[in-house]
Amino acid sequence: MVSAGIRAEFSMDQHEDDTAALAQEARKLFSGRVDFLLSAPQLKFLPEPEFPEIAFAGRSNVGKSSLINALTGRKAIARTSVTPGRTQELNFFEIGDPTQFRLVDMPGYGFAKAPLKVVENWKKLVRTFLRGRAVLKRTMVLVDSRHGLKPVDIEMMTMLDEAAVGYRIVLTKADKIKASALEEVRARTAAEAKKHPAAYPELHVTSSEKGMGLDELRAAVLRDVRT
Ligand SMILES: Nc1nc2c(ncn2[C@@H]2O[C@H](COP(=O)(O)OP(=O)(O)OP(=O)(O)O)[C@@H](O)[C@H]2O)c(=O)[nH]1
Ligand SMILES: [Mg+2]
Repeated sequence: MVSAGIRAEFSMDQHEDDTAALAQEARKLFSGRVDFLLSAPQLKFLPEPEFPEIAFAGRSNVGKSSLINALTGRKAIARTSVTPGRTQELNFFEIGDPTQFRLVDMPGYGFAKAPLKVVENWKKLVRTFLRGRAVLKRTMVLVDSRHGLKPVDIEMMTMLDEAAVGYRIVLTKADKIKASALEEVRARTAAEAKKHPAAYPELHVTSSEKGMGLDELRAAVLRDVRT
C-alpha cells in the first residue's frame, strides 16, 4: 500500500520532472529554427491562423522586441530602438522545424509623441488582434521594472479581462534597478494582478540584457502554446 504522503511526494517529483523536461524542450526549440514570417500593418495582412500564437504587448520602449531577440538568442530578428515607436506593425516569427508556434511582436501603446491618427490606428490594430485572434494562446503584457504599472497598462489588462484573453505580466529591464526596488515593484504589480481575472497570479521578472528569467519564460511560452 502506498501512503498518501509518499503519493504526494511522488506527484511533486513528477511535476518537477515535467517542468524540467518542458524547460529543456523549450530551450531547444528557441535555439533552433526561428524565422521572421511577415509584418502586418493592417488586419487584412495577417497570416492564416495556422499555428498557436503568443503575443508580446506593452508600452512603447518597454522592451518587447528586445525580449523576442533574447528569447530566441538572435541579436536583431526583431527590430529595436532607443526611440519609442520602433515597432509599428504586427511582426510574426515562426519557431520550430516544422513550425510549432508563432511569436507576435506588437506596436507599443501609450506613446504620446506619435501623431494622434497613428496612435489610433495602432490601438485599433492591437485591440482587434488581441480580442479576436482564435489561435492566440496567451498575451505577454510587458511592464518596465523601473516604472511599474501605468494607467494605460491597467486599461490594456482590463480590456483583456473583458475579452477573457489570458495574459502573463512580464517585468522587463530588471538589470536597470536595485534588488530592493525590484522587489517592491514586483510586490506592487503582483497585488494589482490579483485583481484581474485574466492575469496569471505569478509574474515573470526578466532582463533581456542579462538573460534573467528567460529560461522560465521560454518554458511558460511552450506551456501556453500547448494549453
Ligand atoms: N538595460 C536593458 N535595456 C533594455 C532591456 N530590454 C530592452 N532594453 C532597451 O530598451 C530600449 C527599447 O527596447 P525595444 O525592444 O525596442 O522596446 P519595444 O517595446 O519593442 O519598443 P516599441 O517597438 O517602440 O514599442 C532599447 O534601447 C533596448 O536596448 C533590458 O532587459 N535591459
Ligand atoms: Mg518593438
